[in-house]
Amino acid sequence: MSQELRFPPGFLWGAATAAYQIEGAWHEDGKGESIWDRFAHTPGTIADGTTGDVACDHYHRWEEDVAHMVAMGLKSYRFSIAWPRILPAGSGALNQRGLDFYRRLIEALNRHGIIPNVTLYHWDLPQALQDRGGWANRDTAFRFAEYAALIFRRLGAEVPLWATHNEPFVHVYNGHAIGDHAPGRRNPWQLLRIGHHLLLSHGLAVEAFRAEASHASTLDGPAPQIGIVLAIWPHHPASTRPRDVRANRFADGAMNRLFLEPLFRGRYPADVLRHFAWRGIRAPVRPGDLELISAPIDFLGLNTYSRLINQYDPLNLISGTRQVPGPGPVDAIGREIYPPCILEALRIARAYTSLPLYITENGLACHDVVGSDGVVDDAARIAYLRDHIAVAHQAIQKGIDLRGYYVWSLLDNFEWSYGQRMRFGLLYTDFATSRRIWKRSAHWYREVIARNGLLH
Ligand code: IFM
Repeated sequence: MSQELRFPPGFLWGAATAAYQIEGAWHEDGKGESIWDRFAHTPGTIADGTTGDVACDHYHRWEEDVAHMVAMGLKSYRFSIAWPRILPAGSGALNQRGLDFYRRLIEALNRHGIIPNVTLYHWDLPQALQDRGGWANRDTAFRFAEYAALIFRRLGAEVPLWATHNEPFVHVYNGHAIGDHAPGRRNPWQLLRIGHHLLLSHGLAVEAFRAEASHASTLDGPAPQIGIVLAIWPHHPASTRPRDVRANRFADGAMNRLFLEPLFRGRYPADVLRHFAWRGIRAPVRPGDLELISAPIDFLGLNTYSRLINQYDPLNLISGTRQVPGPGPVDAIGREIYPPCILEALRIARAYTSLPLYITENGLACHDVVGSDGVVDDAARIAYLRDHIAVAHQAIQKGIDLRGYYVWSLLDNFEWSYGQRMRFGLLYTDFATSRRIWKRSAHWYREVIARNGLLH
């Protein structure tokens, strides 16, 4: 028998996107080049040879996209600002047309009662800063703080939820160690250096946010809040063998604790630092850095899709670990479908903080197709969302302060090194024409939002 699972009043039902993945208009209206423009333009980097040059053409179609959000009843929309659209050279002269684009979008969302949840950095560093060393250069953290301060000054009061970074773990590892993301570096020896500078930039941006808030005139609504969005995935050992258990502890440490611990306890996890130090990898921490990094924030966003199962691997000289498939079915990217990841990820976060939590991303990659009747029947996505939302409900019942849930993604977009091959959207994007088509999951999600819950 099905059960009605109702969420608390005011629960934020949302959908998420990121600038490079949807905007297109890569060199329009004064926008500077980003590391993702440079990377995707490099032959051989993207599986299907596509780029984000046009992506979903959201830069030109944002009004239509807001209309879709309104029709779906979204309570909140999470998106990111492209730093090089605002500061084409990374610092210095402001590009007013770039700022105006986001101002118009934010105004439209507010007009329709859709809460903007805005991330300052979703991996698209201005190429000009990469040319000066990118995140390996400590100075980039200070340039980020300047960019953040400018945004807070111009748009701060219009946005209730600000996040400094999206998934620094992924940016560190994929962008700088594995090299399948921009800027395409394969230098694991810089892992902690990159991670530390990202975290430092977070701390500096939070400081800028507080300074700006203290000057801001009294607002009508509640004061804007600031947080960060982390990729928090639960880790499980492949067996009870001590080597697998140790490998698993390290994998959890490198992905989750390496970010949670400095943010909430003002120190790096000693076991992870020791592991890296044996391999000559060190974080360039200076006095005062960890105090900045651990300055109080207002909420934590968690992106979680699945779990990871870890096995000892002596051939992996850096991590000593490899991931093995789980027993469950997988999505198009190969992620195991494992709904308890929601509760497990929330518990990992709650061990560090009692702040309000948001699931800022969760969703399923499929090879969706438009049927001959024009319908996109993504039953697998509906099942995935239903099961994960049901676990989110359980988490709230267990006393976890979960305030919102965002589907990744509002619409099919440019899925990084996979290009346009992996579809995560509630809306189907026809990349040839940029036409959007509501998938069945979009209709289904509209009903979930309307009843503030689901029948399960
Ligand atoms: O598309 C990405 C997003 O940019 C960051 N989190 C995971 C999503 C799906 O892989």
